[in-house]
Amino acid sequence: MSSSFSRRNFLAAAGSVALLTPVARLLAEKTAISDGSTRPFIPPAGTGSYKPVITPNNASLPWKMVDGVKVFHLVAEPVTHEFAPGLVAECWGYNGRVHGPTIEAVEGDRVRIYATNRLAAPTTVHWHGVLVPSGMDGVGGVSQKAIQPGETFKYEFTLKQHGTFMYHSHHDEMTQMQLGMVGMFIIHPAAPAGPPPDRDYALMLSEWKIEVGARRPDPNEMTDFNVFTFNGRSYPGTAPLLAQVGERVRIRIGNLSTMSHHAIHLHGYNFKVVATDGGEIPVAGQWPETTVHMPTGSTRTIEFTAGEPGDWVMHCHMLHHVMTQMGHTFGNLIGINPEGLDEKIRKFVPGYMTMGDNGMGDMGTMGMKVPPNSLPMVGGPGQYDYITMGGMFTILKVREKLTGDGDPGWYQSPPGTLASPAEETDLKRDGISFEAAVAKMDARTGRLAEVCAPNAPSAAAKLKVTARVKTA
Ligand SMILES: [Cu+2]
Repeated sequence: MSSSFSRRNFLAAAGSVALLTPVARLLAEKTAISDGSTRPFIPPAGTGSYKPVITPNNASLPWKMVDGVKVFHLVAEPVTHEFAPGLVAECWGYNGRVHGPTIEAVEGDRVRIYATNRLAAPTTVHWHGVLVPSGMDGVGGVSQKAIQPGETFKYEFTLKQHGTFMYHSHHDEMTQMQLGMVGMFIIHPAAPAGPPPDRDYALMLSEWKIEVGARRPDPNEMTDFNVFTFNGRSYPGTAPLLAQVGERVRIRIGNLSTMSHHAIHLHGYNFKVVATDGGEIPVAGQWPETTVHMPTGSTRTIEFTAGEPGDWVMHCHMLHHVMTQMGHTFGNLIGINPEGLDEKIRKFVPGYMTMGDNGMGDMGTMGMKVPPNSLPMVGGPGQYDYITMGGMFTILKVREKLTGDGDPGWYQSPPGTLASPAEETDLKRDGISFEAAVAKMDARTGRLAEVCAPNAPSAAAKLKVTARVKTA
C-alpha cells in the first residue's frame, strides 16, 4: 500500500478522469487492494509527541508538518478488500484501505486534511465527535458542497479536545458508509493526566450484507446483515490484540454499523468505560463491566490491567454477529430425527444429508465445501477443537513475556488449570452419578417432573440422543 503522499501524479490524473463519463471513469479507476496488514505510523521526532495507537489490521494515516500545520491527505476510492481468507469484495474506502486509516493528532494541533475523491460518486468527510466550525462539519448540502469525482477539498481546523472520535462519508450515507467509508480519529491529550497506557488499541465495528458468492456488498440491506467485522475483518481474519501481564490496556471502540448496536464482551477481566466520543467520564461515574454496549454512531473507550495470562476472547454477544455468511437463514431443524428422511430425499437429490438437527457447531468440521468467495458459517480451527464463533470475534493474547508484535500462538495452560474429562475417581469421590443427572421434563407443564430411574425408557432414549450428539 502506498502512502497518500506517494501518489504525486494522482492530482494531475484526477483532472482527466473527471472529464470521462461515469462508466468510463469507473473503468479508468485503479482499484486499490486492502490487505489487512497492520503497519504503525511513527510520528516524526520533534513534531508533537504521542504514543501511537495500534489499529489491528489497519494503520495510521501519515502526516507532515507544513508551517506549523499538520497536513493529512485522505483519498476516497474503490478498494478490493479481504474480510478473511476466502472472502474478497469490492468496497469503497480511503487510501487503499477498508476501513480508512486511523487519523492521529494532538489536542491543540492545527490540522489541514485534504480529501480527494476518486470515486464515481460525490462524497464528503464528516469528523464525528470532533468540535469544528460549522462549515468544516462535512455534511453534504448542509455545511458544504459535495466533493465531486476528481475534486480535492480542504478541511482545516484546530483540535480543541482529546479523545476517541471517527470520520465518515456524510453524503449518500447509506451507500457510502455501508461500503466501508469510515475510520477512527484519535486526538491525544496535550497535557496527559498520567502516563499513556502500555497498549492502546483502536477497533471499528461494522456490519455488511454480502450475498454468498457475490463480490459487492449490498448497501441497500436494512435488516439481514451477514458479515460482522472488527476493523473490516471477520474472524479468523482478525489480528489478535497482545498484552503482557501487568500492562495497562486501553481499547477504543467505535461503531459505525448501518443498523446495529453491538454488545462487546471481553473474557478474563473487568474493565471500566472511561470515555465516550462526548468526552471523559469522571472516575466517580465509571463502573466495572465485562460487556460494553456500543450504540451505532458512538465510541467507547475501555481500560483495564492485564492480569491472568491466557487467550481471552473478545466478541459481540449478539450471537448472529459471531456467525458468518451462511449461519443466518437456515430452517429450524433442531431436534428432528433425520433417520429414514435422508434415504427418501437421496432418491431425488443424490448425496443429500440433513444438517442442523443438532445445531450449527459441527458445520465447520464436516468438510462441507463452501461456495466460491464465501466464508464458512463459523470460525476456524483452535488449539483444542473447532472454534464455533466467527465474525465480530478476536482474541486478546496475554503473556508473561512477549517477544515482538507477532502472534505468540496459542496459550499453554499450566498443569491443573485446563478443563478436561472427569475421571472415574473424581465422579466416585464427589458422588456424581450420570443417572441422577438425566432429569425428565413433564411434557404437559414443561417443568422438571422427576429424576429418571437408570433403566427407565425415557432415560435410555436420552442416552441415545446424547451419544448421537457426541459422535456426530
Ligand atoms: Cu454485534
